[in-house]
Amino acid sequence: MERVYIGLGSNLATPLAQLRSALASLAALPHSNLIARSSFYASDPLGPADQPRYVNAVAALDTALSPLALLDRLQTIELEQGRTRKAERWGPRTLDLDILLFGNQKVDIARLTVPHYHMHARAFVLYPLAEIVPELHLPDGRTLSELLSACPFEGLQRLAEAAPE
Ligand code: ROI
Repeated sequence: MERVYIGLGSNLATPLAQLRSALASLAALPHSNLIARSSFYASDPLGPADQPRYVNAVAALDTALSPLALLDRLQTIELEQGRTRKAERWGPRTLDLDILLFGNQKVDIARLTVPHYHMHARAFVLYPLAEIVPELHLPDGRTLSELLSACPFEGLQRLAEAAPE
């Protein structure tokens, strides 16, 4: 089993509902256990500004799947939730599921780069991640605290939740 962290994001078709549905699908993955999830956070889009605000969260999953088997599963969930690939880079999406970290493994192949390229400077990844694993060390030895101190919370909005699950 490896401890994997997955970033979830959506800015179309009721983002909160998309994230809840995705979490249910993650909980149902074979050879895997969903360990924790962060709160939901709203933020302005990074990239093209002419798109709706995003809702983001991070989940912790223990899995015996390989990185590529997990990637296939995540892409299937994205497609089941209506994801279409558009020409526009960094455009709006119903659901984005990114493998942020896969234990201490480094993966660098055409389909998959882990740790995730952009996670080190994105508030909507780092703050939710810190909620579920504040003492995290990255494979390169940096601590999550170090990354957070260089990444202002600015623009993130933690969403209150109606009721605990
Ligand atoms: N911006 C925010 N705030 N949240 C995201 O999940 C997100 N995902 C993306 C781009 C388009 C880069 N911008 C984002 O892929």
